[in-house]
Amino acid sequence: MKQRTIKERLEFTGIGIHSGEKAKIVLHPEPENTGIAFYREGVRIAVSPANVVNTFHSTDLGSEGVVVRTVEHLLATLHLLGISNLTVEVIGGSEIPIMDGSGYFFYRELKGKVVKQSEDAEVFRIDEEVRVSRGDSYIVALPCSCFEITYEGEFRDYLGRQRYTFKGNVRDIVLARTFCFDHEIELIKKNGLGKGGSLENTLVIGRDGIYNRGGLRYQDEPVRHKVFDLVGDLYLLGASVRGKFISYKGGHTLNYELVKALYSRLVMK
Ligand code: P76
Ligand code: ZN
Repeated sequence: MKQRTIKERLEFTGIGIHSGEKAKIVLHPEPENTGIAFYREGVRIAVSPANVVNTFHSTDLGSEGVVVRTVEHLLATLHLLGISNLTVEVIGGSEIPIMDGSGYFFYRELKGKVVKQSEDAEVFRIDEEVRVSRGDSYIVALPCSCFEITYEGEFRDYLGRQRYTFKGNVRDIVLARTFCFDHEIELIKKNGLGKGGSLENTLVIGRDGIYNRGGLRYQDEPVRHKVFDLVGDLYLLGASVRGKFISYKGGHTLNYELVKALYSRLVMK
């Protein structure tokens, strides 16, 4: 597979789900071997496990005291499109716009603008089983020439236990929105998070159903979104990933534990 960038610059504007701030992002094409990076207030923040500064309810990157929040949905979309070289300039706020809570807007605008470059793309291959866990949750990574992710979650009440396997079809996950449970909102807000959260960008789940008019986009939308989050967090490795992943109740913190474990093996080799 060849490296890829975009044909021309592309802009998105919107509010951040956690900060509630409005920001504009400008995606700039880059030459071969540049990699993916964010650029804010004069600081370049490379997409790398070394630059992760927070994994509580989002994945945030930072360098030299400058932070870009909630990078996971944009990274997931770039990963799915195989875009290897691109700079995301962040203007006005510090957070990537949440848009409709999924990767839909990013994917829709980007997909016709992807261009192949001359050099081969790097691929991150799992060469041996790696497992991380935290309480009763775990993620296992297994060698495979495929890119496959299974997520299983236990959601109380209305949704119950859900399991979903992603086998590479972008359309199966790119529309899945971020979500939260109604009983969590108070605590999330107490933590100063979710200030931009609304029914416009989040699937809000209650005991007896969904608050959003229009209901679910997929009957198992929450687990599909969890897969989408892991696709984004895996792109912190700096290359398209090949392997089979099984996540049981994982989230950004455990995803990041896995990424660090995989990355350290790469450095050792
Ligand atoms: N999201 C994670 C994620 O997708 N990471 O990539 C997550 O933990 N969130 C995002 C949504 C936040 C909570 C934390 C949120 C969203 C909406 C509201 C509150 C918090 C609200 C509301 C509201 C309800 C009723 C009427 C009006 C507004 C997870 C999924 O991995
Ligand atoms: Zn998410």
